[in-house]
Amino acid sequence: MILHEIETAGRDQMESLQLERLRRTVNSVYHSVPFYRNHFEQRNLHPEDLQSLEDIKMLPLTTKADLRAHYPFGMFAVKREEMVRVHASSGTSGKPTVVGYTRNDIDLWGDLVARAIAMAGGRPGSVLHNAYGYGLFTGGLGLHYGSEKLGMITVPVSGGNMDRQITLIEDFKPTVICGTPSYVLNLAETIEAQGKDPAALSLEVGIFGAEPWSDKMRETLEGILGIKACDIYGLSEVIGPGVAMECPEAQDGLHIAEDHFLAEVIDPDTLEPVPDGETGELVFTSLTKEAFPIIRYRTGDIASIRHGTCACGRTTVKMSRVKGRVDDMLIIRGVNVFPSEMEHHLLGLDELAPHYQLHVRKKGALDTVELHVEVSPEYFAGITGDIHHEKVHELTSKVQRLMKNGCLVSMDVKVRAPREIPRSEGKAIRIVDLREEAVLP
Ligand code: DLL
Repeated sequence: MILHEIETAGRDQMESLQLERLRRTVNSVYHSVPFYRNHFEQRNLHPEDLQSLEDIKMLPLTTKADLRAHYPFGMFAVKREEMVRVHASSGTSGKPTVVGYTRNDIDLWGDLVARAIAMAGGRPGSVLHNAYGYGLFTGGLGLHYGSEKLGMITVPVSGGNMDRQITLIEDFKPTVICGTPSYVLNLAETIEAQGKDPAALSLEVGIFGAEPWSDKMRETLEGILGIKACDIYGLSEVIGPGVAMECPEAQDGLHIAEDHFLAEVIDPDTLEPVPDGETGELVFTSLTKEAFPIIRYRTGDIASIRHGTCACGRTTVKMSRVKGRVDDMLIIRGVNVFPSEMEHHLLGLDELAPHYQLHVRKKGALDTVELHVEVSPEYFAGITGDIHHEKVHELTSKVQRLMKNGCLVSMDVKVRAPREIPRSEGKAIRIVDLREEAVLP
């Protein structure tokens, strides 16, 4: 196991480092980003007011709308000559948010991702197959630079072209695979469909993130590929992947790179902090970034954080798995539910393949949800390829009961044949929003 000194630092040491870096960051944005200066001045705040880490609560929160309002380069804190790269977040609507990096930022990001890959079990000299998309998305290049920094032989495959992916894995014998969990599952199933055993390949570790996934999905991926699957978290606005990483020893949450990012959890409605261990919206402040420092950014991601020493020996604060995004939370007949919670229950049914989608429509003033699930090829063969078989009606009721008992929601369920639910090439689309198309009665 490779432990970095800072990952086992005492609380006092970590917090004094954070405070020093926070003060430097706040001072920098105050003098170089008009948006922050205006925000601070409206509240009569001066960087000198920041005397302790607790004082961060005085600073205003930053939202995605704030970043959009300064599209493309309005939030940058350095001169153009100092910048070497931009990335953009995968905006689902409107303009994306653009983030920038200096050479030092790129270097720091590489170090952080190298630390994350090493935490998961990547080692210099072995091969890393990187199936995250390359481009404006931070997944591809983020993992790429980290892997190179660690000294791994990096295969920049990106997404797409399954046959080539499979050939490269068979021939180059990577020990580490990186990609979204849904895409790597898609890849593993394609290998199986070719009559091969994915678990017999050279892979030992999976570094999966960029979308919510459940513990059941972890079991599925670990089983099918014969690997340890670890969760990696990050977002473009904060730096990209590498903000937090799960260790294989505990696999019960992700170690935040606290020496570079300060994490808070707030109640998304009251905006007040929630106690340690309670769920709320993650908020991050960057402590060392130059081009695009970010203060108290509302991520929209729902998780909790907790202090303590991990089984792996690290003392850094851990965040839970991300349950979902504030905007992905469905309110079905008054009950709040995230797709990842449904996933956890669905993946427990042998009759189903691990693919599902939620179709959201509007009926009058209410949202209604139809859950599309897919039968496994084995089950399909057993009902002699007939999706209208009476067994399918039984299965429909079973899924409905499961949702009712597990997630406390009643919903319509549609059982689909194998491969009828579209497969992901990157981030999986779990929610299909059909509300725009709704015809009002
Ligand atoms: O998805 C960065 C990334 C790339 C992370 C590769 C991990 C691996 P964005 O495209 O800006 O950046 O999307 C960020 O994706 O706010 C979360 O909602 C979601 N997300 C990222 N990692 C996880 C994860 C990248 N491990 C948004 N679990 C974030 C759940 C995740 N959701």
